[in-house]
Amino acid sequence: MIDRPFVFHVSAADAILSTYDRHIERRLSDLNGMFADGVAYDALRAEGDPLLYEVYEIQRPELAGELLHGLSVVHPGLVGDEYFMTKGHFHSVLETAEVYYCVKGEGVMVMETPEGEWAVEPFRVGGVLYVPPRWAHRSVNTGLSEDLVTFFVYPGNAGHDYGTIETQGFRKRVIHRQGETQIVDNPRWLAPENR
Ligand code: PAN
Ligand code: ZN
Repeated sequence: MIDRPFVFHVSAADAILSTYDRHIERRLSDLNGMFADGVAYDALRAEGDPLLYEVYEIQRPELAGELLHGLSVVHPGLVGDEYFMTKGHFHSVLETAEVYYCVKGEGVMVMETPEGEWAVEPFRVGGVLYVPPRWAHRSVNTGLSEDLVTFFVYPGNAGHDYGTIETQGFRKRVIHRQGETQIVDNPRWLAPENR
């Protein structure tokens, strides 16, 4: 752990950090049950277990005064008509925000609050997205031939709560239909009062 100020570089061309401590890989099997089209999921799994996204993290203590940061790379592809995406999560400490800076590619962030309010905002190169406290978030790569690369920063004590999203998903799904990107309802999603 470096306890002096430090500098590193984000290479947009290679979608990589000049230094990092941890490299996480998430494959299709890690998102079992998260895509709407189970038949398309099984067909893709029968061919292998494609890499959906990777995260490069710089290690910092998980303390409120720290800022965790790193690079997220979502690869291009579809499961049926649904774009490759991250699992998505609430922060365990709900009142913690996050900033994302889009380095490469194009996509959207799907977000929602515990009360069921939702938002879908674009990622474009150079764009900064502010995810306020309380909003669950999932990155979706809508560029079918290019990685979506974002740099993220969030409080060290935030933690990750994947449970709600694993159970019923986000309120909205992002799909590729008739040559365009569409935002559609997720039929499995339950309003908070019905859970
Ligand atoms: C990001 C995400 C990263 C991977 O660092 O963790 O993009 O997404 P999942 O954690 O949903 O698999 C972040 O939002 N951290 O809080
Ligand atoms: Zn987060």
